[in-house]
Amino acid sequence: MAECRICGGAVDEFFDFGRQPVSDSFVTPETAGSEFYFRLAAGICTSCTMVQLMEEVPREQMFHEDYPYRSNGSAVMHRHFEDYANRLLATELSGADPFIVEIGSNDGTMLKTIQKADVRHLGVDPSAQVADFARADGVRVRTAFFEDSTAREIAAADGAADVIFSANTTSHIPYMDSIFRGVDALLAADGVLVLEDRYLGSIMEQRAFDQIYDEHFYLFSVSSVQKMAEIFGFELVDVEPLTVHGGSMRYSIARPGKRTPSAAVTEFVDRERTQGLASPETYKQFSAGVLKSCKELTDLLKDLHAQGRTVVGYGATAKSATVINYCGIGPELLPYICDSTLAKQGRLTPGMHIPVRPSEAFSEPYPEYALLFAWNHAEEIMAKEQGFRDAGGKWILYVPEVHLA
Ligand code: DWN
Ligand code: SAH
Ligand code: ZN
Repeated sequence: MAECRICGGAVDEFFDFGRQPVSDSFVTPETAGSEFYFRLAAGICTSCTMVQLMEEVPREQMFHEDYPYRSNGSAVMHRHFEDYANRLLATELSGADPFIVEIGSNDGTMLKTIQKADVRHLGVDPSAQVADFARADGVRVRTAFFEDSTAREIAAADGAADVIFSANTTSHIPYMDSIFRGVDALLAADGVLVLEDRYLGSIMEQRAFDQIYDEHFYLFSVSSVQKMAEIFGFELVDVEPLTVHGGSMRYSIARPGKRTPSAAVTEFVDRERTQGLASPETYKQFSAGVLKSCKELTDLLKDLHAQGRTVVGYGATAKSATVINYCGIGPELLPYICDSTLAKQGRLTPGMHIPVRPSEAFSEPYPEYALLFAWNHAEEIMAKEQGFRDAGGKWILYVPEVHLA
């Protein structure tokens, strides 16, 4: 029985995907086979209910000079971060000489709006290539892993932060004890730590099993974040459900007693109890659903291949590594995947080595089917690719179950 990284409790494993490659290691034909592999399995803590991976991948294997993901790859995410930055400017950052730090600032998509407003800010991100894109937009970035020591250095140089913000990043960091010690050293007395991440409640509801991969060490729920905050000396004071990334949650965390917790916190804790987010039965059903979806998806792809149909992938997402490798989908079933990310184009996907081609390859004459790995951006993508559907093309989706759209 593994030990919970948050509270030390016993972690019950509920699904084992077996030996999997690091999800964002898009290799070249020359480096194919050099991917780092690990045992991808998820469990739930029987004490604090935190869902977490059973094995930690060394952080340098995931986040480094060559890390390809860019926040600005989606117009919806661009607007999402711009809107929230403007909200912070009108509230938490409206005092005299405010200061915000972003953990996981990536290409500066969120901090750009803060920088334009001439407000003191600092991004922290270890992935040098994406950090350079942020700097090119005038965003101040420190290329480093945020942890206790980094936070203390920032506090000494820049003073206390009124806001520490992090989107889709703290769930990537197993060492949350060091993160919270860092937050304690850096956050102003009445400051706020805002985390937003994919929401476990939505993942379970949609059976989005591909959200389980190396970078997602934790899958947060309101209950598990409330307990995590308490364990590390803070208090969850507000939660806000978000539609992005297939369903996310925004958590506001403050020092104990500094802010009155909103009714939404208890409302979601109660809702999660009713949903059974901590019950073993939920994870048994989830696991059965994963096996069903994977069988149905591979059967469909094999049938279409046998009929001589043309099928390609759309969106070489990190999460697609779990689907492609666990279902054993190779280039014979999926000759290539289109993707708008320059750093992924011309590369091969981790493990099964499916070629990634520019979005422009997805054009007349269209394939008959497109497997949408970026299902969390379905609305934006399907609108953009209306021509595919007008030409009679059919989307293949596997969340919440395998179906054509
Ligand atoms: O949590 C994470 C999220 C924020 O981003 C990180 N661990 C890594 C990454 O996960 P992901 O790769 O699954 O994220 P997305 O945003 O689902 O990736 C979308 C992919 O699809 C990107 O490679 C860009 C591509 N794309 C495209 O080709 N055309 C996206 C859109 C919107 C498009 O129109
Ligand atoms: N916040 C962006 C990017 C999320 S991808 C968004 O929501 O679109 C996760 C990011 O976290 C990557 O850019 C990665 O380099 C960064 N990251 C991972 N561990 C980190 C750490 N300990 N401190 C700061 N950034 C980290
Ligand atoms: Zn625990």
